[in-house]
Amino acid sequence: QSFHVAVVGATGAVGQQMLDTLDRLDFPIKTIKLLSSKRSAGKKISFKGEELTVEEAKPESFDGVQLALFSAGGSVSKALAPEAVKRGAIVVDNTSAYRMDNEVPLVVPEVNEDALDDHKGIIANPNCSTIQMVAALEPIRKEYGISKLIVSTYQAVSGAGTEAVDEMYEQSRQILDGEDIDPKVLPVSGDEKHYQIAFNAVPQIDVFTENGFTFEEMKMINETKKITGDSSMNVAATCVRLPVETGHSESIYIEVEKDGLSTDKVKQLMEKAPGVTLQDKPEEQLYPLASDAKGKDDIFVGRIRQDLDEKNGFHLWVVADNLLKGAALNSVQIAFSLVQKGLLK
Ligand code: 11C
Repeated sequence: QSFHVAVVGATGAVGQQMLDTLDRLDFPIKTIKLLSSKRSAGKKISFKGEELTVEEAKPESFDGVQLALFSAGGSVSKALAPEAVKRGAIVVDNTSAYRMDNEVPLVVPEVNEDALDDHKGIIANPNCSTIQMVAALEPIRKEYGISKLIVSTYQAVSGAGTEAVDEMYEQSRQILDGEDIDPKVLPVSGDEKHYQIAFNAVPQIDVFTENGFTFEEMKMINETKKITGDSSMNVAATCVRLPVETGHSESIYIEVEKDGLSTDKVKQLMEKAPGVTLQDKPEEQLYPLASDAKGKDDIFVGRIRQDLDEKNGFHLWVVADNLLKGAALNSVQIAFSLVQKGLLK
Protein backbone atom coordinates (compact mmCIF):
# COMPACT_ATOMS: atom_id res chain seq x y z
CA GLN A 1 0.00 0.00 0.00
CA SER A 2 1.32 3.47 -0.87
CA PHE A 3 -0.11 6.95 -0.38
CA HIS A 4 -0.77 10.33 -1.98
CA VAL A 5 1.34 12.75 0.08
CA ALA A 6 1.68 16.54 0.23
CA VAL A 7 4.43 18.52 1.94
CA VAL A 8 3.42 22.09 2.78
CA GLY A 9 6.40 24.38 3.32
CA ALA A 10 8.56 22.21 1.09
CA THR A 11 11.14 24.95 0.50
CA GLY A 12 11.80 25.68 4.19
CA ALA A 13 14.49 24.19 6.42
CA VAL A 14 12.13 21.63 8.00
CA GLY A 15 10.29 20.96 4.70
CA GLN A 16 13.58 20.01 3.04
CA GLN A 17 14.38 17.65 5.90
CA MET A 18 10.87 16.16 5.62
CA LEU A 19 11.49 15.31 1.97
CA ASP A 20 14.90 13.89 2.75
CA THR A 21 13.50 11.80 5.63
CA LEU A 22 10.55 10.47 3.60
CA ASP A 23 13.04 9.38 0.96
CA ARG A 24 15.70 8.04 3.34
CA LEU A 25 13.23 5.97 5.41
CA ASP A 26 11.42 4.86 2.26
CA PHE A 27 7.95 6.02 3.25
CA PRO A 28 5.45 4.35 0.85
CA ILE A 29 4.58 7.21 -1.53
CA LYS A 30 2.33 6.86 -4.58
CA THR A 31 2.49 10.57 -5.50
CA ILE A 32 4.01 13.59 -3.80
CA LYS A 33 2.95 17.23 -4.10
CA LEU A 34 5.25 20.01 -2.96
CA LEU A 35 3.36 23.06 -1.72
CA SER A 36 4.42 26.44 -0.39
CA SER A 37 3.47 30.07 -0.03
CA LYS A 38 2.97 32.13 -3.20
CA ARG A 39 6.48 33.57 -2.73
CA SER A 40 8.24 30.20 -3.09
CA ALA A 41 5.90 28.71 -5.72
CA GLY A 42 7.65 27.81 -8.98
CA LYS A 43 10.87 26.68 -7.31
CA LYS A 44 12.22 23.30 -8.42
CA ILE A 45 13.12 20.60 -5.93
CA SER A 46 14.41 17.16 -6.79
CA PHE A 47 12.88 14.18 -4.99
CA LYS A 48 14.00 10.60 -5.64
CA GLY A 49 15.84 11.79 -8.74
CA GLU A 50 12.81 13.57 -10.21
CA GLU A 51 12.59 17.35 -10.55
CA LEU A 52 9.32 18.63 -9.05
CA THR A 53 7.84 22.13 -9.20
CA VAL A 54 6.62 23.67 -5.97
CA GLU A 55 3.00 24.84 -6.22
CA GLU A 56 1.20 27.51 -4.22
CA ALA A 57 -0.82 25.84 -1.45
CA LYS A 58 -4.56 26.37 -1.91
CA PRO A 59 -7.59 24.49 -0.50
CA GLU A 60 -8.03 22.53 -3.73
CA SER A 61 -4.36 21.47 -3.68
CA PHE A 62 -5.43 18.81 -1.17
CA ASP A 63 -7.95 17.05 -3.43
CA GLY A 64 -6.94 13.38 -3.43
CA VAL A 65 -4.19 13.85 -0.81
CA GLN A 66 -4.16 11.21 1.97
CA LEU A 67 -1.32 12.56 4.13
CA ALA A 68 -0.30 16.23 4.40
CA LEU A 69 2.81 17.22 6.34
CA PHE A 70 2.61 20.92 7.26
CA SER A 71 5.59 23.10 8.17
CA ALA A 72 4.90 26.51 6.68
CA GLY A 73 4.09 28.52 9.79
CA GLY A 74 1.08 28.66 12.10
CA SER A 75 -1.07 30.94 9.93
CA VAL A 76 -0.80 28.60 6.91
CA SER A 77 -1.73 25.63 9.13
CA LYS A 78 -4.68 27.54 10.60
CA ALA A 79 -5.96 28.43 7.14
CA LEU A 80 -5.27 25.21 5.23
CA ALA A 81 -5.08 22.22 7.62
CA PRO A 82 -8.91 22.13 8.05
CA GLU A 83 -9.27 22.38 4.24
CA ALA A 84 -6.98 19.37 3.82
CA VAL A 85 -8.95 17.41 6.44
CA LYS A 86 -12.24 18.36 4.76
CA ARG A 87 -10.88 16.75 1.59
CA GLY A 88 -10.01 13.50 3.38
CA ALA A 89 -6.35 13.99 4.29
CA ILE A 90 -4.73 13.36 7.65
CA VAL A 91 -2.59 16.37 8.60
CA VAL A 92 0.61 16.13 10.62
CA ASP A 93 1.22 19.74 11.64
CA ASN A 94 4.67 20.88 12.73
CA THR A 95 3.55 24.33 13.94
CA SER A 96 2.21 25.42 17.32
CA ALA A 97 -1.23 26.22 15.82
CA TYR A 98 -3.12 23.18 17.17
CA ARG A 99 -0.81 21.67 19.79
CA MET A 100 -2.85 22.58 22.85
CA ASP A 101 -6.24 21.95 21.17
CA ASN A 102 -8.06 19.24 23.16
CA GLU A 103 -9.27 17.62 19.93
CA VAL A 104 -5.74 17.28 18.55
CA PRO A 105 -3.30 14.58 19.68
CA LEU A 106 0.23 15.88 20.34
CA VAL A 107 2.48 12.95 19.60
CA VAL A 108 6.00 11.69 20.18
CA PRO A 109 5.71 8.04 19.06
CA GLU A 110 8.15 6.77 21.72
CA VAL A 111 5.92 8.29 24.42
CA ASN A 112 2.25 8.40 23.38
CA GLU A 113 1.78 6.71 20.00
CA ASP A 114 -1.66 5.47 21.05
CA ALA A 115 -2.96 9.04 21.27
CA LEU A 116 -3.16 8.77 17.45
CA ASP A 117 -6.14 6.42 17.79
CA ASP A 118 -8.37 9.37 18.77
CA HIS A 119 -7.31 11.73 15.99
CA LYS A 120 -9.93 13.80 14.17
CA GLY A 121 -7.84 14.62 11.12
CA ILE A 122 -5.14 16.87 12.57
CA ILE A 123 -2.17 15.55 14.55
CA ALA A 124 0.29 17.99 16.08
CA ASN A 125 4.05 17.52 16.10
CA PRO A 126 5.48 19.04 19.31
CA ASN A 127 8.10 21.76 19.62
CA CYS A 128 11.64 20.52 18.92
CA SER A 129 13.02 21.19 22.38
CA THR A 130 10.07 19.35 23.96
CA ILE A 131 10.38 16.25 21.76
CA GLN A 132 13.99 15.40 22.60
CA MET A 133 13.36 15.95 26.33
CA VAL A 134 10.19 13.87 26.72
CA ALA A 135 11.48 11.01 24.54
CA ALA A 136 14.70 10.74 26.57
CA LEU A 137 12.93 10.97 29.94
CA GLU A 138 10.04 8.59 29.17
CA PRO A 139 11.73 5.34 30.32
CA ILE A 140 12.56 7.01 33.65
CA ARG A 141 9.08 8.52 34.00
CA LYS A 142 7.40 5.19 33.23
CA GLU A 143 9.29 3.30 35.91
CA TYR A 144 9.92 5.93 38.60
CA GLY A 145 7.51 8.83 37.95
CA ILE A 146 8.77 12.40 37.69
CA SER A 147 7.56 14.96 40.23
CA LYS A 148 9.77 17.89 39.20
CA LEU A 149 11.55 18.81 35.96
CA ILE A 150 13.74 21.89 35.45
CA VAL A 151 15.29 22.41 32.02
CA SER A 152 17.67 25.02 30.61
CA THR A 153 18.15 24.91 26.86
CA TYR A 154 21.04 25.87 24.59
CA GLN A 155 19.20 26.10 21.27
CA ALA A 156 20.50 26.29 17.73
CA VAL A 157 19.65 29.12 15.34
CA SER A 158 18.19 26.81 12.68
CA GLY A 159 15.18 26.51 15.02
CA ALA A 160 14.41 30.09 14.05
CA GLY A 161 14.68 29.38 10.30
CA THR A 162 17.14 29.85 7.48
CA GLU A 163 17.16 33.68 7.81
CA ALA A 164 18.43 33.30 11.37
CA VAL A 165 21.18 30.92 10.24
CA ASP A 166 22.23 33.42 7.53
CA GLU A 167 22.22 36.22 10.11
CA MET A 168 24.50 34.24 12.45
CA TYR A 169 27.06 33.57 9.69
CA GLU A 170 26.96 37.12 8.34
CA GLN A 171 27.37 38.64 11.81
CA SER A 172 30.22 36.30 12.65
CA ARG A 173 32.06 37.36 9.50
CA GLN A 174 31.34 41.05 10.17
CA ILE A 175 32.61 40.86 13.74
CA LEU A 176 35.76 38.98 12.73
CA ASP A 177 36.36 41.61 10.01
CA GLY A 178 35.83 44.46 12.50
CA GLU A 179 32.67 45.66 10.74
CA ASP A 180 29.48 46.99 12.38
CA ILE A 181 26.56 44.58 12.69
CA ASP A 182 22.86 45.24 12.14
CA PRO A 183 20.75 42.50 13.81
CA LYS A 184 17.33 42.13 12.14
CA VAL A 185 16.10 38.58 12.74
CA LEU A 186 16.95 37.23 16.19
CA PRO A 187 15.73 36.72 18.81
CA VAL A 188 12.28 37.01 17.15
CA SER A 189 11.91 38.52 13.69
CA GLY A 190 8.58 40.24 14.50
CA ASP A 191 9.63 41.58 17.92
CA GLU A 192 10.69 45.19 18.60
CA LYS A 193 14.38 44.71 19.39
CA HIS A 194 17.02 42.54 17.77
CA TYR A 195 20.28 41.42 19.34
CA GLN A 196 23.64 40.07 18.30
CA ILE A 197 23.66 36.27 18.06
CA ALA A 198 27.28 35.75 16.93
CA PHE A 199 29.56 35.08 19.93
CA ASN A 200 26.60 35.60 22.28
CA ALA A 201 23.92 33.82 24.36
CA VAL A 202 20.40 35.26 24.09
CA PRO A 203 17.85 34.33 26.79
CA GLN A 204 14.80 34.85 24.60
CA ILE A 205 13.25 32.30 22.25
CA ASP A 206 9.87 33.31 20.87
CA VAL A 207 7.89 36.19 22.38
CA PHE A 208 7.34 36.88 26.08
CA THR A 209 4.05 35.83 27.68
CA GLU A 210 2.32 37.65 30.54
CA ASN A 211 3.85 35.48 33.27
CA GLY A 212 7.44 36.41 32.32
CA PHE A 213 8.19 33.06 30.64
CA THR A 214 8.67 33.11 26.87
CA PHE A 215 6.29 31.25 24.58
CA GLU A 216 9.06 28.69 23.87
CA GLU A 217 9.38 28.07 27.62
CA MET A 218 5.59 27.74 27.99
CA LYS A 219 5.55 25.31 25.03
CA MET A 220 8.06 23.10 26.84
CA ILE A 221 5.99 23.26 30.05
CA ASN A 222 2.50 22.74 28.57
CA GLU A 223 3.44 20.27 25.84
CA THR A 224 5.35 18.06 28.30
CA LYS A 225 2.26 17.76 30.49
CA LYS A 226 -0.02 17.03 27.51
CA ILE A 227 2.26 14.42 25.88
CA THR A 228 2.95 12.52 29.12
CA GLY A 229 -0.63 12.97 30.33
CA ASP A 230 0.90 13.97 33.68
CA SER A 231 -0.47 17.40 34.55
CA SER A 232 0.73 17.14 38.17
CA MET A 233 4.42 17.23 37.17
CA ASN A 234 6.13 20.52 38.17
CA VAL A 235 7.91 21.78 35.05
CA ALA A 236 9.99 24.93 34.53
CA ALA A 237 12.09 25.96 31.53
CA THR A 238 14.62 28.64 30.59
CA CYS A 239 15.30 28.75 26.85
CA VAL A 240 18.47 30.31 25.46
CA ARG A 241 19.68 30.76 21.88
CA LEU A 242 23.35 30.09 21.11
CA PRO A 243 25.36 30.60 17.92
CA VAL A 244 25.15 26.89 17.00
CA GLU A 245 23.76 26.15 13.54
CA THR A 246 21.88 22.91 14.28
CA GLY A 247 21.45 20.72 17.38
CA HIS A 248 19.58 21.74 20.52
CA SER A 249 21.31 20.95 23.85
CA GLU A 250 19.48 20.75 27.17
CA SER A 251 20.55 20.61 30.79
CA ILE A 252 17.76 18.73 32.57
CA TYR A 253 17.19 18.24 36.30
CA ILE A 254 14.51 15.78 37.43
CA GLU A 255 13.22 14.55 40.74
CA VAL A 256 11.65 11.10 40.61
CA GLU A 257 8.73 9.91 42.75
CA LYS A 258 9.92 6.39 43.60
CA ASP A 259 13.07 5.72 45.63
CA GLY A 260 15.84 3.48 44.34
CA LEU A 261 16.95 5.13 41.09
CA SER A 262 20.72 5.32 40.56
CA THR A 263 22.93 6.75 37.81
CA ASP A 264 23.70 3.19 36.68
CA LYS A 265 19.99 2.46 36.36
CA VAL A 266 19.43 5.70 34.40
CA LYS A 267 22.25 4.62 32.05
CA GLN A 268 20.67 1.18 31.60
CA LEU A 269 17.31 2.77 30.83
CA MET A 270 18.92 5.11 28.28
CA GLU A 271 20.74 2.20 26.61
CA LYS A 272 17.41 0.43 26.04
CA ALA A 273 15.37 3.52 25.14
CA PRO A 274 14.18 3.59 21.52
CA GLY A 275 15.83 6.36 19.50
CA VAL A 276 18.30 7.20 22.28
CA THR A 277 22.10 6.79 22.26
CA LEU A 278 23.94 6.89 25.57
CA GLN A 279 27.19 8.87 25.43
CA ASP A 280 28.39 8.99 29.00
CA LYS A 281 32.01 8.16 29.79
CA PRO A 282 33.52 11.10 31.68
CA GLU A 283 36.79 9.17 32.03
CA GLU A 284 37.08 9.31 28.22
CA GLN A 285 35.52 12.81 27.97
CA LEU A 286 32.60 11.24 26.12
CA TYR A 287 29.37 13.27 26.24
CA PRO A 288 26.84 14.50 23.68
CA LEU A 289 27.79 17.43 21.44
CA ALA A 290 25.53 19.36 19.06
CA SER A 291 28.26 19.12 16.41
CA ASP A 292 28.03 15.30 16.54
CA ALA A 293 24.22 15.15 16.76
CA LYS A 294 23.70 17.25 13.60
CA GLY A 295 22.39 15.04 10.78
CA LYS A 296 21.64 12.09 13.09
CA ASP A 297 18.24 10.64 13.94
CA ASP A 298 18.96 9.73 17.56
CA ILE A 299 18.70 11.69 20.80
CA PHE A 300 22.03 11.67 22.65
CA VAL A 301 22.15 11.52 26.46
CA GLY A 302 25.10 11.91 28.81
CA ARG A 303 26.55 13.72 31.87
CA ILE A 304 24.16 11.64 34.01
CA ARG A 305 24.67 12.50 37.69
CA GLN A 306 22.80 11.95 40.93
CA ASP A 307 22.20 15.24 42.74
CA LEU A 308 24.55 15.75 45.68
CA ASP A 309 21.78 16.85 48.08
CA GLU A 310 18.53 15.31 46.79
CA LYS A 311 18.76 11.50 46.54
CA ASN A 312 15.90 11.34 44.03
CA GLY A 313 17.33 14.17 41.94
CA PHE A 314 19.22 13.51 38.68
CA HIS A 315 20.97 15.71 36.10
CA LEU A 316 21.23 14.88 32.39
CA TRP A 317 22.57 16.53 29.23
CA VAL A 318 20.35 15.80 26.20
CA VAL A 319 21.20 16.74 22.60
CA ALA A 320 19.38 16.16 19.30
CA ASP A 321 19.17 17.51 15.76
CA ASN A 322 16.30 20.00 16.08
CA LEU A 323 15.37 19.71 12.39
CA LEU A 324 15.28 15.88 12.47
CA LYS A 325 13.98 14.31 15.72
CA GLY A 326 12.83 17.80 16.71
CA ALA A 327 10.73 18.26 13.58
CA ALA A 328 10.90 16.34 10.28
CA LEU A 329 11.81 12.90 11.61
CA ASN A 330 9.19 12.96 14.36
CA SER A 331 6.54 13.98 11.77
CA VAL A 332 7.55 11.13 9.46
CA GLN A 333 7.60 8.69 12.40
CA ILE A 334 4.01 9.79 13.17
CA ALA A 335 3.16 9.05 9.52
CA PHE A 336 4.69 5.55 9.81
CA SER A 337 2.71 4.96 13.03
CA LEU A 338 -0.49 5.96 11.22
CA VAL A 339 0.28 3.41 8.49
CA GLN A 340 1.13 0.70 11.01
CA LYS A 341 -2.09 1.31 12.93
CA GLY A 342 -4.13 1.19 9.71
CA LEU A 343 -5.29 4.77 10.28
CA LEU A 344 -4.05 6.14 6.96
CA LYS A 345 -6.58 5.26 4.29
C1 11C B 1 13.23 27.31 18.10
N1 11C B 1 11.89 25.55 19.07
O1 11C B 1 14.26 26.65 18.29
C2 11C B 1 11.88 26.64 18.13
C3 11C B 1 11.50 26.23 16.75
O2 11C B 1 6.95 25.84 17.92
O3 11C B 1 7.61 24.54 16.33
C4 11C B 1 10.20 25.48 16.64
C5 11C B 1 9.01 26.34 16.91
C6 11C B 1 7.76 25.52 17.05
O4 11C B 1 13.23 28.49 17.82
